Amino acid sequence: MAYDTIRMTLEDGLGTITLARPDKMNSLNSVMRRELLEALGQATQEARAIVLTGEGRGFCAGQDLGDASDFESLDLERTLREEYEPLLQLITDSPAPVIAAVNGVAAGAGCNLALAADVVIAARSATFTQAFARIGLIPDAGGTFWLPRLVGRARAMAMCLFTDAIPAETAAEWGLIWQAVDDEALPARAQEMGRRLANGPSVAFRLLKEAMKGAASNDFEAQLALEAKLQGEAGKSRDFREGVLAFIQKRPAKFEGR
Ligand code: T3D
Repeated sequence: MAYDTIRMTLEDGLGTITLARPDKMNSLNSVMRRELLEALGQATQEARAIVLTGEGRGFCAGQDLGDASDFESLDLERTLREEYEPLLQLITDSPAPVIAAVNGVAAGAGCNLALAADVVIAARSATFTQAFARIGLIPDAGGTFWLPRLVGRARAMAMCLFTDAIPAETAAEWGLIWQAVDDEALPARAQEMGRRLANGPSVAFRLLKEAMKGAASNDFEAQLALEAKLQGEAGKSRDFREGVLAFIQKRPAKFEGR
């Protein structure tokens, strides 16, 4: 499928989606949101792991502010509900793990798009900015959900109130992201991690995501019950059998993802 604002490849179970409006720092206009929704929809069905990254010196600068200046017709609630929410839900509900490989500036909704991924790695020169207050908005696209959970209220509030650009290494120290890597190493590292997940026990990965999602609202008792139910399902997968047999036979496991 040919797209105007993104690129997608699907190879050996790994889907790679690249935001590709580098002259506008990959900011999200309505075409990009539509194309991203279509590509992510396909990747979540067909891939066993997904890498989301950006072209050029930015990952994503959030909402295309050129599109947001027709104040009379602007309906932010509608845009968020109809165009952003489905995208974010696709990422969080994707059975395949999603890696955000943040190659540069991640600002506003672009920052929160990255935070919706299961694993975030970033180039050392990348930054994470809750830019919203600069233009008189509150964080959206899941920011108020992820930030306090990832870095605690103190850091979350200061990020949102002061809108400072947080360098990738600080973001990793805070637990906002998984790792900061050398700029030139990022693309290869993201592909290597993606391939590793694409060759992993995909049923278990899907169930792991479900368990982590449950943990956001469950009490301990409910979470234990959820773990038991999901582990019951994992224990019926071919990948579990293969994992155990491979261990006993002292060989690497060859997971089929079922
Ligand atoms: O509307 C709704 O539906 C509500 C949803 C809102 C969600 C949000 O995301 S609100 C937050 C929106 N994003 C921002 O406020 C960030 C705006 N951008 C910046 O602050 C800076 O551009 C950056 C910090 C991202 C990068 O700075 P710098 O100095 O490295 O680059 P630059 O020169 O500012 O940007 C390069 C080009 O990208 C430039 O275009 P030009 O002048 O060369 O033609 C710039 O205008 C363009 N660009 C960057 N960000 C955006 C953008 N164009 C449109 N929208 C952007 N968000």
